[in-house]
Amino acid sequence: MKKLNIGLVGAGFMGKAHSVAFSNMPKFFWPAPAVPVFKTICDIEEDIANQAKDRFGFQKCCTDWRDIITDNEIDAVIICTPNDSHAEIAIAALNSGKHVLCEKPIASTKEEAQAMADAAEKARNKGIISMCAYQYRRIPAIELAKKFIDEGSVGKITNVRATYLQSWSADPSSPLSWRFQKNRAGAGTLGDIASHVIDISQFLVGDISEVVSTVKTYIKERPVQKGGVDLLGTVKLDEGSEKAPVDVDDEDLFLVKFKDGAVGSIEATRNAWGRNNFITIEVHGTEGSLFFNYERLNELQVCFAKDPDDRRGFKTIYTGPAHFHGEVTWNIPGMNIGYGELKTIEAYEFVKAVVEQKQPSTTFFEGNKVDKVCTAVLKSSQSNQWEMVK
Ligand code: SOE
Repeated sequence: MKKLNIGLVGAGFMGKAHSVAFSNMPKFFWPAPAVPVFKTICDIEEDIANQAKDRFGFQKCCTDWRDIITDNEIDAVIICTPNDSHAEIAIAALNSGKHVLCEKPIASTKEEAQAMADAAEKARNKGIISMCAYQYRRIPAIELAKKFIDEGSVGKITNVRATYLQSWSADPSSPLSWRFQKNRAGAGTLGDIASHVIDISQFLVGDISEVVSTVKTYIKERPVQKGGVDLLGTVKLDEGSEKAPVDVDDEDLFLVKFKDGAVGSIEATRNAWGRNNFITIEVHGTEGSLFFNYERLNELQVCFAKDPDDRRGFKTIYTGPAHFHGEVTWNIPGMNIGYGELKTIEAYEFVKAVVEQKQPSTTFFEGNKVDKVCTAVLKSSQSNQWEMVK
């Protein structure tokens, strides 16, 4: 059985997600393309690194990611750090011949995003795989939507409406982590979550060519979180805590034009009480419509123009064993998958790509394409006019 030696950098929420995914991967996908071996986990905080080693089952831990890059035994690096360190770690890993799976958004500046895409292209010629973790395009219902679109069942796409609404930072006393700091994150809601629905929209409908946007920051300061992993709003800091300014976007609203002629709208916020992981996408075509809502993860709604007038309306397809990787996740209809299985599918796609030497979706090139849309959104919010995605 082939083995793939893994080094993981960043032991917070995403470190946990990838550890669970890679250890579960062979349990679902058997025979696995290769069995992951958990070599080293890195976190800049020693105590967190130590605990993560035991908790996630790594052989070693370290506090400097360079120890992973210089370890000749490690084949692949998973990057789960704040956005401002993605480029340095990813480029060093690719240059040292390691495969890379990097969390989204690809980077914190457009220059870094481009440098990562260039490094990945160079490494690709030497058989090195890179992947940007836009896992929601791999939701079975989204894959099914793609199938309907590609086979022409909904005709020519005319309109797309997408949202990503969460609530975890709606309370002003939820802490100011790196996600609210421009120098660490690059952008706020835009890079963090709007990027996911940009990716899904481009996956389903093709490249976005122009945008016009409004971007707002309503909660202008938050209590500072000192150390520890990002708690994503689960802890509220009290009144007396030191506060610091939020210098990234809270709310993004933008209209988009696709290269192929469709138009659409995208909305994102992390401050919408009652909306928890409300990723929705509605696609209208000349022959029908499709609707997906993450809060109903195992469903796709479809409506076809050809149905008789008295039968036409959205109908629900429940995804299961007959759909994308459904035969290996839970092969009884209605068992359903969740976030953990989605990350497991992503881990499988990555390991398979490494073993088969075929670039997976989403490559750094595609990650950079999402970044270019985000750059145009921020530019338009300043210029108050349509901006091209360059
Ligand atoms: C926080 O908004 C977050 O963890 C994002 O960073 C992830 O990309 C998203 O999948 C879940 O929410």
